[in-house]
Amino acid sequence: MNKYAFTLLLVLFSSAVISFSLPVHGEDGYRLWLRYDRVNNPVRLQQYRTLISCYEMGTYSSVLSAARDELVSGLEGLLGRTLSQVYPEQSGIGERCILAGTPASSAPVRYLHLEKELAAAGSEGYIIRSITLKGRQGIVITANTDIGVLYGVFHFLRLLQTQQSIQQLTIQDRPSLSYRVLNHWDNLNRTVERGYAGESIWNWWTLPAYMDQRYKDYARANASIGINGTVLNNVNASPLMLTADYLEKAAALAGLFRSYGIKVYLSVRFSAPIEIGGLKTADPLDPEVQQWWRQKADEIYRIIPDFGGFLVKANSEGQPGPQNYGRTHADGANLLADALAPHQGIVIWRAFVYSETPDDRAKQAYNEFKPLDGKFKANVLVQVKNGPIDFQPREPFHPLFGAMPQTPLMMEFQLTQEYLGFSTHLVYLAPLFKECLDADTYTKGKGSTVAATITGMAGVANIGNDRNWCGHPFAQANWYAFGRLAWGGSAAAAPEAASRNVPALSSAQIAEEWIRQTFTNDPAVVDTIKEMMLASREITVDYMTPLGLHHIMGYNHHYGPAPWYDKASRADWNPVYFHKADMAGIGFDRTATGSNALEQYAPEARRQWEDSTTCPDAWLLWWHHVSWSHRMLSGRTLWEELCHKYYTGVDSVRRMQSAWNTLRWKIDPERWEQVQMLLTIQANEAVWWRNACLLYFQTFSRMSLPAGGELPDHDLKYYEGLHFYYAPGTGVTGLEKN
Ligand code: BDP
Repeated sequence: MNKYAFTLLLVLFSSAVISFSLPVHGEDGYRLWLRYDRVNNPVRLQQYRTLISCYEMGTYSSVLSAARDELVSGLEGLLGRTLSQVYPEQSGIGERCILAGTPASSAPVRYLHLEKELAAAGSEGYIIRSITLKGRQGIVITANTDIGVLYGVFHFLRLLQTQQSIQQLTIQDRPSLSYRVLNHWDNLNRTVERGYAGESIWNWWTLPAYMDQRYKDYARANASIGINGTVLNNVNASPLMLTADYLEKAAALAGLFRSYGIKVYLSVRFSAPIEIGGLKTADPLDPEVQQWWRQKADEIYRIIPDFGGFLVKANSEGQPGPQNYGRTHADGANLLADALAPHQGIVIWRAFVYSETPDDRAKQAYNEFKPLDGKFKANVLVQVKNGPIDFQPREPFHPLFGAMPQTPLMMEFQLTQEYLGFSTHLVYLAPLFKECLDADTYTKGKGSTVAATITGMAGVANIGNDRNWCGHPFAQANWYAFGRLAWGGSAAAAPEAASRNVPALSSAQIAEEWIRQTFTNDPAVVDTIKEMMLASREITVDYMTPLGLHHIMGYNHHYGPAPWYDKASRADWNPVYFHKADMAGIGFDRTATGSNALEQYAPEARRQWEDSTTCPDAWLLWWHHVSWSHRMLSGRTLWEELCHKYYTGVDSVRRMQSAWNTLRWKIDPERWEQVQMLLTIQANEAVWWRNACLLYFQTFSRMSLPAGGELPDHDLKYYEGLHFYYAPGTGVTGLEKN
């Protein structure tokens, strides 16, 4: 072989080696916010390496093992070197060691005598401190419980991932809410109701024998943000979930999640005693029915000793419930509560109910549930959606918050973007969540925020089996924000919150944490992305449902605009029901001259909305039917303002595109390109929303579109004629009419 041929072979061989050694998956989003790549800031890296050289832990439970694994893999990744394990001495620590454990599991932690600080940490909080013990420096991560230690470990790793100083640490934190729970709307056939990120993460078919790596990474991700519960199946529940086969599958997941402090809950179908129990009735007052549920609960707890409890959607959208037997929601909830009580389980009973009555749909949950306050057993929580209609881009807070002082309430937010562009639109939801949590209900005087009225928070999950979990790389931020807000989104929440020594998290802080961990710590990039994220929710409101408009999405699949739609079998499933546009004007009169939904709020809360001349523009059409030439607070007429909002919405998405384009070489190519493509879809759909809505509303206003503005590229007929086969999330066959 001559020299050239040899060189050529060598080149070919080495490039083959290089290409084979490239990771199969680059930055594909799988690692979420737990990437643990080596710290790229030399000053910080130096500090971390100086302060951390070993770790030590006492005895291990499965939770502490999870904490150790996370600590070691996290630190080794971030520091770019291996750590030695030091075995704790009775009253000392290794030099520059991370000492992690509870007083019960670690002798040196006991020796530190942090009793006073730990008293304030409760059962899930933790302490992280720089310490000097017998002349040796170290950092202690401790808690009263093993799960507190795991949460502390994740907090500590977050400090490094976001490149904060770890000198002189004196951190003490605990969650402000007790229940921080994801709700999966996942069906047993792996479709996901309102899921836009592939199939269900739960492969029911191969469970329990096959435990996908994803289940563990899911648990890690949840624990890293403090989520402590998961409802595995859809609220429109299959009775099969409660059969022995499926319970065994749920038990396998519960076994894994236990090490991460996550309890498993199940959605149950109220008529299950009939469907799988062979009974003739599901009447809550029937002794046989009561016995059936007691036995079912016993059976569950035999295989899942720490089972969380049941989530129930009853007498809502066709689901069976106690009212089928002339009983109340309290009768239904108490039936299940009695079955679970001996095992310390809870019932989460949903307040999302409305029936086909001429009454305003926004009023119905309050009317049904308010009179039941005080009638629920102690282990029942009522779960209330953030707004009185249904996860719209903007709604006022639900009037039940603060209205049921004797009943613990759960907040239900939706992370999956059913009404917010699915997983194709970049919409950071923390500002939507915060707007609700921080709203003043005035139910106990000024400062009675929604956050202060709740005991827990549920998030309808946006997770599927897509490689990047949530479909859109930025949709991960909504999962992250949900956990962080449930943990510490409001200083005013729950009495325990008083002992947190960290201020309530803002949307901006959460975004920044997430960006630094998920993308980069480069300050210029962080700022650009943060600005996009913080603006994105308002931008979406502008191009979808500005000025208090709501529920004008396509029928059933809820994709895209269909304000004209009026063919649904029920009035309150039609967009025309919600906007009530006519020649005189537009909007839903919910004041005393209309449905008077306003009456369900405290007088001080009402005051901000009740007068159409002072009602903030953002809420106007939610509360009032006003003329097309109504003078807005902005000074424009209603029609001008509506046009202005839709046009601004489109322009703002284009600005997000330009901002993202500036990051071309600052973000890994894979995710940069994905987001770039998704933003193009979003921009096109914003145009579609603007054109379709304005052309339709114009048929009533008969006013012209803004002079000099972009003209619609199609006529109204075209938009009305669009049809979407197989829109995700509905489980439809594709043949249904939209
Ligand atoms: C609506 C969804 C529907 C859910 C329902 C619910 O369109 O798929 O079943 O909420 O929360 O937003 O029960």
